[in-house]
Amino acid sequence: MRALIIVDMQNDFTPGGALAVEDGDQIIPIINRIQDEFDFIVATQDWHPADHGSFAANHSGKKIGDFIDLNGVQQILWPIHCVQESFGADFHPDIEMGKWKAVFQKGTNPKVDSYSGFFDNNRQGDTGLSTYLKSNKISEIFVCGLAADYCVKFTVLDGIMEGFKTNLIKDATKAVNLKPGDFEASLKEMKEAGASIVSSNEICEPL
Ligand code: VGL
Ligand code: ZN
Repeated sequence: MRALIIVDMQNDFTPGGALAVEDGDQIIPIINRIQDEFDFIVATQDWHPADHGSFAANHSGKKIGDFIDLNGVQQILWPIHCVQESFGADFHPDIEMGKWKAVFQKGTNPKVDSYSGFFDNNRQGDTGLSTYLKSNKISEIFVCGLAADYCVKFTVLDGIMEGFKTNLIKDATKAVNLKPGDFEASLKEMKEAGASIVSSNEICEPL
């Protein structure tokens, strides 16, 4: 069976949000169309405590974009985003949620960031997503959402490592692009790791 994984379609990652991905809202109609083609849909939600170690504001003398060592893992520092229970952490009002079977929250441990929907960046914390998919006989995953060069990419890479046949829907994701070319570099990395890069029109009728 196949599953759709919708990554972090939250207010803070869409225009007007604290960590807005340019045109991040433009993939919403595409994702909603794709959802019609899936019987098994799950989502991830970036869900940080206010004292999270990935926030530049929690490290005196550091600014957004600086790199630090966070408990042994290299960490880029972000603006305060997706704080638990805040508006920014809510899902975008236009994303359809009616068919979602479950939401997997990540980034809840202040000591480590979590880009992948499966594991924390130190690979110790486990959201339970892999076990959940496997216990529901899912063998193939299709990943979309935000952001292509962080949470989507690491969800794809972990999906492959967990043994799923893994597809990235390339027009249903957008990148932060801290550096120009980060989107293309991420596509290449996912492809080389074994992901299939597919387009939404291979899954559903174009809009
Ligand atoms: C993300 C940076 C920090 C993402 C989450 O969803 O791609 N990026 N937290
Ligand atoms: Zn985050």
